[in-house]
Amino acid sequence: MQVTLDKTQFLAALKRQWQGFGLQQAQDMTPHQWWQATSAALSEQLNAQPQEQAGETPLRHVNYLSMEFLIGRLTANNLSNLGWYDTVCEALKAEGVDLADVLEQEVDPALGNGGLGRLAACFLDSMATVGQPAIGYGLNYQYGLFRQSFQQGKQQEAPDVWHRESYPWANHNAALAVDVSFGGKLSKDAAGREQWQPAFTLRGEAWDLPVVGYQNGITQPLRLWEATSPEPFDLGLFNDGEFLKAEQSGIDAAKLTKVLYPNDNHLAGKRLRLMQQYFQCACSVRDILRRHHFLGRPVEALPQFEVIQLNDTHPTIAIPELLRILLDEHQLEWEAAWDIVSKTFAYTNHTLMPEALECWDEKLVRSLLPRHFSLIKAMNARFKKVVEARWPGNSAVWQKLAIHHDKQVRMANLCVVSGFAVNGVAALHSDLVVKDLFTEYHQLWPEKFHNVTNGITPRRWLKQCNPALSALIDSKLGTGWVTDLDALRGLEAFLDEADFQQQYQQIKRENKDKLAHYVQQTMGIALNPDAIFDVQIKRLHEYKRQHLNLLHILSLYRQIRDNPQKDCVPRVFIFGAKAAPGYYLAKNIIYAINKVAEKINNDPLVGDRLKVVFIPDYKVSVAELIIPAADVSEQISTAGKEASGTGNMKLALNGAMTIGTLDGANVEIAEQVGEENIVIFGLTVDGVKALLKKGYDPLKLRKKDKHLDKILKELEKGFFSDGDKEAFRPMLDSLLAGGDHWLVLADFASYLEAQEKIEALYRDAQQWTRSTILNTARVGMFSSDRSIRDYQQRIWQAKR
Ligand code: 26Q
Repeated sequence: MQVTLDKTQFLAALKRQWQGFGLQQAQDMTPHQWWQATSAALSEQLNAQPQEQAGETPLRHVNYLSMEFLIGRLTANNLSNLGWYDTVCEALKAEGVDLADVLEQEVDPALGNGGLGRLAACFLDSMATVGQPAIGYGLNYQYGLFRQSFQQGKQQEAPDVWHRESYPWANHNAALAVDVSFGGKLSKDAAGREQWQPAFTLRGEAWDLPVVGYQNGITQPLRLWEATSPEPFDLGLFNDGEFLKAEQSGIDAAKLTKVLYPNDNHLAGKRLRLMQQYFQCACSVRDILRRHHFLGRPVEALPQFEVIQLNDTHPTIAIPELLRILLDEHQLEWEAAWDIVSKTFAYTNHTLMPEALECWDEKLVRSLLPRHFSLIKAMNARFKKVVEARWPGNSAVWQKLAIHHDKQVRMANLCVVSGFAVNGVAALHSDLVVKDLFTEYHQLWPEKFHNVTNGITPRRWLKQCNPALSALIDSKLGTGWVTDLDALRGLEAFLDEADFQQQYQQIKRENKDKLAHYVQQTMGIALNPDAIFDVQIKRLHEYKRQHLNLLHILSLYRQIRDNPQKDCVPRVFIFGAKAAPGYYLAKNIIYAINKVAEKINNDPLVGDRLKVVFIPDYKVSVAELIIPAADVSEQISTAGKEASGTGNMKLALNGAMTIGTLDGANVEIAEQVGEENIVIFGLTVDGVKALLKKGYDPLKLRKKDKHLDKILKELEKGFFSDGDKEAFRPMLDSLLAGGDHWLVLADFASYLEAQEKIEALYRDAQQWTRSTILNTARVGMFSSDRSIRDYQQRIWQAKR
C-alpha cells in the first residue's frame, strides 16, 4: 500500500518553491534553498496523498505526551520511509544536483535533551510502522537544546536557531488552536462547586509534522504546540482586561515556548517550566477530547478509545487537567470522573535517582493552577483512605506514598495513583522500580507494574545511518529485516564465510574513514583508521562516568611514558556530550577531557598510538556519523543508575563491542549477544549496595593503588593544565574528598582489566569480526517495533 510520487508533479511543486523565493530558475538556488525547496515540495506532495481512512479499528488510539521529541533530520528519513528516495534522486540529478549534498544542508531540530526525547521519536516511527494509531504531542520550541562549542577546552553555549518559522515539514493547523488559562483564584458557585477565575489566557497553535510509517502508506502527526497571544484585537477579551492582565503578570506569550530546558536527569523547579508543562498538557487534552467528541463518542467512553501515555512525569499535570474538565465542564460527579481518569493514563518511569524525581512547590502550583492544586489535594485525601485501610496507623508509609506532602506535589506518586499502568524501560530498571522506588505501591496494585524494554528504530539507526552495512545485509537476507529486526539472526549462517567477514570489516573501515574525514574537517585532527575507535556518546553526567573513561586514558598515557616501547593497539577515544549549562561539575569533566586530549594529541612520544577527540555539538546527525564507525561502545554507568540506555543498542546493532557494567539494558544486551561477545566489568547493583552499606572510602583505595595515585597526582599538579593546580578541582574533589558518590575509583581496577581484554580481543582480527557480526545479528529484540508491540500487549490493548 505504498504511495507513489509523481515525478512531474514533484517538479512542478519544486518550481513553485523557487518561484516563491523570487528566482528565475532552479539553478539560482543556494544549496540551502535546494534543501528547503525539495523538502517543501515533498511535504506538499505528502499532504496531497489521500489519507487512508482509519476505519473502525479495534485498537485504542495512543496519545504520546512528551516534553521532548528529538526527531533528527526528517527529509532523508521521510524519503526512505515513503520509498521516494530514488525518484527524487533522479529528478534532482536531471537538474544537475546531488540529493546527498542537498540532504547535508538540513537543520537538525534539537527539540530534546537526550535519551528520553530520542526514544519518543523512535516510538513515533515504530507506531506508524506497525500500524498503532497514534499522535505525538509536544511543544514547538523556538530554540532547541543549545549549540555547543569549546573555547580553550571549556563548553560554550549558543542558542539553537533552527528556523522553525520556515521549517518545511511543519504544517500550521489553524483550526486546532486552543486557549489555555493560568493563575487567578477560586470561588464557590450556588451549588457549592468550586469555580476557577483565571488571571490570563494564552493561545496554543498546532504545528503538525508528518510521521511516516515504513512503506505502508500510513502517516500520523506529531503535533507541537506554539504559544501565542490570543488575538489582541478581540475587543471582548480586551475589554475584559484579559490582554492587559497577561501583560501585567509579565507573561509574554512568546516566552512560553521560546526554549527547551537543557536539564537531563535533574530538576529545574522553575515557574516557566511548570507553565510549559501545563500549556502542553492543556492543549493536548483539549485536542484529544475534541477528536473524541467529533467522532460522536460520549465522554464516558474515553478510556475505551484513547490512552494517554506519559513520557516520564513531565506531562503529569494532564491528569488533574482531565479531571477538572470532566468535573467542571461536563459536570460529572467525582466517582464518574475519577473512573474515566484512572483508566486513561499510563506512566513510563525513566529514572530512579531521587534528584531527578519531579516535585513542585505547593505555592507555585497553587498560584499558577489553583483549581488543579485543589483537585490534587482532593485526590490525596481520597488516596489517604486507601493507604489507611491497608496500613492502619502507619504514618511512615503514608509519608512515603502521599501525593502532596511537606508542601510539595510529587508528580511520580500522582502518576502511580492515577494511572492504570506504570512501566520501567529495561528489565533491571523495572525490577528496581518495584523493589526500591514504588515498593508499597506495588504491594497495593501489583497488576499495574510492567517492564517494557526500550528500543530503537532500525530505519534511522541502521538502514539510513549505515547504508553500506544495510546493503550487505540485504544481499544476504533480503530487505525484510527493516521491519523484522529479529531476522538479523540469519546473518549467523554467514559467520564463518571469509568473504562475508571481509566485507563486514571493509564496511566498518570505510565508515571509520568517513568519520576521520569529518574530524579532520571540523577539528583539524588526523585520526588513524587502523586504531580502535572507542566511543562514548551520551549526555555528560557523573553517573555516566565519562571521568572513568578519562582515568583509563590517563592510565594508557602513563604506561606509554613509563615504557616508550610499549606495544599497544592504537586507540582513538571519541567523546560526544553536552553538559547542562548549570551543571558545574559536568562542565569541569568536559574541560578535563579536552585538556588531557590537547596534551596527548600533541605529544610526539605518543604518536599514533593514542588520540582523544571531543567532538563538539553532539546531536542526532552527528550520532548517525559516529555510530557506524565505532569499534567499542562505552556503557559504563554506576550499576543501578542508567535506567536503560539506547545508545548501547544503536552501537551494538552497528557492530561495536560493548564494554559495560551490568546496568540498564546492558544486562539484556549481554543476554542476547552472549558473554563472549561483550565485556562486562565492575560492581553489580547488589555489589554497589553492599559496598555502600559496608562503608566506602575512596582515599583508602587511592593509597593502595600506586598506579591510580600517580594518575591522580598528575591531574592535581597541573600537568595537563599548564601548571594550574585548581583546574580540575571540582572533579577531583568529587572523586576524593567528596566521597566518590558514583564509585568511579571503586570500579577503576576492574575497568582497566576489561580494557585490556578489549585490546587482546581486538588483536585477533578474525575473532573480533566474528564477535561484532554476532552483535549485529543478535540485537534484533532492541527494535522499537518490538517495544511498541510490548506496549500494545501489556498496556495499551491489554484486556481489562
Ligand atoms: C525535568 C524537570 C525540569 C527540567 C528538565 C527535566 C528533565 C528533562 C529531561 C528531566 C529528565 C530528562 C531526561 C531524561 C532522560 O533522558 N532519561 C533517559 O531516558 C532514556 C529513555 O528511556 C533511558 O534510556 C536513559 O537511561 C535515561 O537516562
